[in-house]
Amino acid sequence: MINLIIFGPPGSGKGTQAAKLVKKYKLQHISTGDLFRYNLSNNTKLGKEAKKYMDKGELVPDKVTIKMLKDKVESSGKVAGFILDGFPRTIAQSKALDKFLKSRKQSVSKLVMLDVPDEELKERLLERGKTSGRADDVNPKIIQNRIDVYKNTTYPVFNYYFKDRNAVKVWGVGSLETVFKRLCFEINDLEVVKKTKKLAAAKRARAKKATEKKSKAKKTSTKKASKKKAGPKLKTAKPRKKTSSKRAKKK
Ligand code: B4P
Repeated sequence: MINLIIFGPPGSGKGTQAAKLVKKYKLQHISTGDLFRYNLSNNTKLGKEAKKYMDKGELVPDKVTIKMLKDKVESSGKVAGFILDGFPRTIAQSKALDKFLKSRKQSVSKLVMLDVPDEELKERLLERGKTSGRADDVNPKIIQNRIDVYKNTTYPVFNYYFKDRNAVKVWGVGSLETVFKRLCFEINDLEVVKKTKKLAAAKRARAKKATEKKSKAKKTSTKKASKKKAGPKLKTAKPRKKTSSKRAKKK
């Protein structure tokens, strides 16, 4: 089971990169931001509660967020693992996540953090705000508040996982593909990913061998069948012996 956390400040590209990572590693994507926005657009009780905080650039209370995350994991069925995008964002959320995973005999495989300077974050979010319709992306003051909340409350989560050598920073500036390659380099280094890759390669090799064996068997049976269809081989007549010249002379 692979449990990855994609971490970083608002606008660092967590959602963008998580969408690419789930395809490559065949994992289930859970974005707490997306879950809140889904509830918001459906006008649920949870959505109404979350809106009060999101619009101001504040974090939604831990109790609500942790419950929502657990419910989502539990209803996900059989999957190869998860990419948690935007969760955990507080130490309390990190502790709750570890406890929850432990109860499922699992743990966090790695936290990868996208490192992006503040100025770039502000530019990206304001740019997204022009089209996203997200209230938290249009006002520079709210964007600044989100960055401050990240620094004061969320960044300590990096150190929490770094203690166990379970967290790395990746430079998040560059093209989407370049940042993606940097993330993959870190993720491919995980033992669990190496093992999964090895198993998949062995499975492919077995399947290839089986196909080759099948096509060989098919070729032999077609050969036999065409021989049968052609009927028995006619015996070729032996060439007549030539009368030897000596015997002919005697006569
Ligand atoms: P999130 O939905 O997690 O969103 P985000 O931090 O704003 O964005 P993300 O980092 O995913 O950026 P993206 O890829 O979109 O959170 C929203 C709010 O929900 C929070 O403020 C909070 O209120 C609440 N919330 C969520 N989780 C919570 C939790 N656990 N606890 C409490 N509250 C919680 O990228 C941003 C922009 O940059 C995009 O326009 C993208 O196109 C662009 N971009 C990405 N990569 C780029 C690159 N390499 N170069 C140039 N542009 C790039």
